[in-house]
Formats: sequence, C-alpha cells, structure tokens
Amino acid sequence: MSRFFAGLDVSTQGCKLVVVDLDTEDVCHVEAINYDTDLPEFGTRDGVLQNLGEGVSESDPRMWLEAVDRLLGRLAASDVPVVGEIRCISVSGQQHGLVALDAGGDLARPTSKLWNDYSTAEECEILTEKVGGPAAMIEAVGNSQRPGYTAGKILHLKRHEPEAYERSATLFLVHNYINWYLTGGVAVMEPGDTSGMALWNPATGAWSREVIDAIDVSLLEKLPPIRPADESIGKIAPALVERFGFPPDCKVDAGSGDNMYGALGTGNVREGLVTVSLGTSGTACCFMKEPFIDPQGEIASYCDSTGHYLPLLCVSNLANGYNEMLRLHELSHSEFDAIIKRTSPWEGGRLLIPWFGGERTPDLPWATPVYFGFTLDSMTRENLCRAVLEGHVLNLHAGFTRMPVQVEELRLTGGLSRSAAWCQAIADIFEADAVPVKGEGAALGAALHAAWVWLKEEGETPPLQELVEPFVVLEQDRRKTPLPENVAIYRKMKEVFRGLSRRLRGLDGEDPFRLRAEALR
Ligand code: XUL
Repeated sequence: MSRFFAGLDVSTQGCKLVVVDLDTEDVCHVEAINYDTDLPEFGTRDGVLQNLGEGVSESDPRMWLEAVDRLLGRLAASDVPVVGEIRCISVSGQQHGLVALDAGGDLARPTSKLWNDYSTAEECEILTEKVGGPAAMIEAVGNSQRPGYTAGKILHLKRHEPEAYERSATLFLVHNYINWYLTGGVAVMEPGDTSGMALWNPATGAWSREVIDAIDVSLLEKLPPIRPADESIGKIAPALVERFGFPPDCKVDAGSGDNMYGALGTGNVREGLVTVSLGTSGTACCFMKEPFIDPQGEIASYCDSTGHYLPLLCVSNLANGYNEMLRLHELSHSEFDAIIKRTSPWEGGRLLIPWFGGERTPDLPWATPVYFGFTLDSMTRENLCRAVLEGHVLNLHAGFTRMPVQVEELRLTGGLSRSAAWCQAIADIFEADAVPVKGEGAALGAALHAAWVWLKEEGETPPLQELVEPFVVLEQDRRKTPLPENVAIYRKMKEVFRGLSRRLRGLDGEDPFRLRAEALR
C-alpha cells in the first residue's frame, strides 16, 4: 500500500489540491480551481464579490466548499494516486477571514469578510481604545489591532448586524470551516491561524480576556477550542468516504493559515531562510524558535504550524497594481519583463508608493497611491511599469526592515515569482540572493504537514527538515544575486521612499525632495 497525503489550499483567488507520495518522494497530483473562471455562478473578480462598497472584500464560503468538492471529484476520477490510499489530509486557508455559522451549521451571515477587507478600521480603533491604547493591545495579543485581522470583523458583525451575530454559534477562520466540512462537524482551531485573529496571544497561548470583553463578554462561547498544530483533529466524514472513495480511517489534521503552510512548502523550517510570497498580498516570514513581538505591531506575531513561531510582514498591495498595469496597457507578463529590461533602476528619479487600496503595512486603511517625481510628460507606459515594480518591492522592503532576521536566502513563491524582473528587483532591493521555489507553495506545505502528523501519530518522529527537503525544489537556474550597481542606486531610492512615506504619515522624516535632488545630481 502506498502512503499518499493530500493538501488543500483555499486561497483568495482559487483553490488547489496537491497529493504527495511519501515513498517515492513525488508530487503525484496537482489540480486547481480558479473561482472567477471555474465557478462563474459566484460572480467574483479575483475571488472577491464586486460592488460591496469601498474597502469591503467578501466571498461566499459556499464557493470554497464547491471548489473543494470539485477538486476531490477530480482526484477520485484520476488513477494516480489512488484516493483509497490517502492517509491524511490537511487544509491551508487564506488567513483572517471570518465564517459565522448558526447552531444548525448554516451560514449565519451569507458572506465572509476576507483578510483584505478594510471596512473595520473604526472597530479596530474602538478595540484599541477600550484595551488602553496601542501598547496595551500589543501586550494583550502580541499584535496591533488592524483591519484585516479577525477581531475587528467580529465586532463589526456585532455592531452592524446584531441579529446575525446573535444567531452565530460558531466563529471560524477559513481553514477551520473547511476542516469542519471535511470531518463532518469537528469545530476546532489551531495556534498558527488563530494568532492572526488579534484575539489570542501567540506568546502566552491564551485568549485575551481584555479584547474578548471589549467585543462581548460571552464571545468565548462562539470560539472553538484550540488544538495543537501537530495533531489530527478527526477522520474524514463518512459522506466524503462514500462520495470520493477515501479510506474511512483517513485523518484530517489541524491545518493552518496559508502563510504557515507557505513556509513549509518552501522548506522554511530553520532560521535564516525567508519566504517571500508574491501574490495578491506580499508577505515575508521566517521560522523562529521564540516568539517575536514587534513593539510597533507592524510585523505580525504568529505561531507556525510546527509548534514554533513565524513573524510575518504582510503588505496588502502587491499583485493588484501590477495586474492593473498589465490590464490597462494590454501587456503580457513577458512584455512587462521586456520593458523592465530596457529601462533602468530608478530612472528619472520617479517613485510610486503603491498604496492602491489602503495599506496594511504601514497601517493606513485610507491610503491612496502617491506618484512622486513624475512630470506631465513622464506618465508613459514604460515609466509606469518600472515605477509599479519598484514601488511594490520598496513597499515590501520598507516593512521588512523590522523583521528579526539575518537573511541567508530569500525563497520566492506566488505567481509573480515567475517573473525574472520581479526576482532581480527583490534581490537588488533586499540585498540578498533570491531563488524561486518550484511547485505548489502552501498546498504542498499542507500535504507535507499531513504526512508529518500522520507519521508522528504512527509512532515515527521524522525530523521535519528531512521530510520536507526532498519535495522542495529550488529553481537554481532562475536564482538572482544582487547586482552591486543596482544596489547602490536602490539604497538612495530607499531613503527617498522612507522620507516620503514617513512625512505622509506625519512622522519625522528626511525631506524627500532634497534627498531626490541630491541623488540625481
Ligand atoms: C497575512 C495575510 C495574507 C493572507 C492571504 O496576514 O493577511 O497573507 O493570508 O491569503
């Protein structure tokens, strides 16, 4: 009998299923669903419902279940691997999304607010004030209270839709909801994703009484218990055994957030490695043995999915500006790369701060983009393409300067890691080698986690690194090393970005006009 393990990644724009064969160390099945094109009946664009109002980002959780069903159906129809030999399945989910269920297991609210919803800024302010200010909030939950995190979404539901809040019996994060479906009703959480609620403290491993009380003294009754990350939570539901042919003893493990599993899927299980994900959001995270709390709360303090910690930077603007640029100018990815090739770093001293739809880091829910150093005749396609690329990478890097890590290597994942232009800009601006990781990111991480948990429960204790490494393929031929001439230019550009960004936020900062003029001289 083979030993197959499955990983599902339920992300913002689509859903992916990966199956690994532990004995041959192969990824033997990959299938994906794109919500927009494969499930048009849900009416999403980039996986999100349209026209809900400024700052609102929501999806219908039934769309995720439909995607999971279709993927399991395709798996059942394929011969390799044999579904009947899948030993354990694990779910990765976009973080922070709030799924509210009533006592009968129906949705108490038909849609779910996602990680990139900014409509809860007021609730975050209320919570922070009630708890005693930003420092007290960080003390309470290891994180600042930011739109995007889940606590503000819960308070928003209570304030704006009190009936739906009252009807809610269980509040889930996205992957908990999928686990509940797969197991036929097991309602639990685990530390990785839960630390992104800003309601539970990853350093102490406890719910924050202060934040809970600031929302509703009885809130705990709606929150499922937290189970360890490295255990199974139950078996696959009999109905799914019947429909898809899983073995009845196939386990479902605790699962986690997509960042925790993105780290596993890129082999980020030791200190010094940084996973940079270039997707809808831009993230950078690193494995740590001890919790890291950023006194300013810009770096998120999360647990990982292995009993350790995963400080994470998340900027909410990344693929959006770039994709819009491609759409607007009808460019393919390779045409964009060609434009970057024929222009040069920081050409003409133009700089774009890409806060297209508010920004998570820095915490600016009302932000708009800023075009700096552009003249009337320089708004050309070429200049804008370069400015978008550099702006996104500089914005990511600006947050990254607060990460507690000596970078040995940046491991790139997500759609944009396919682009040579992006990889080179990241290496030059972060001043470290950047290597794309082939493969399936968070879904692969999920499948490997399933294997790890299953082996542990069978009495084997495989070192995680040994288990993960054979599956993690670094694309060495696409590795980018920082180019000294670009590094020198980007150091100056970073100063201007920082000066401009700080002044826009009313903080002390060097005069960006003077810095720019001196750099161009
Ligand atoms: C992390 C975050 C995003 C989502 C994307 O805090 O909000 O990376 O997890 O799915």
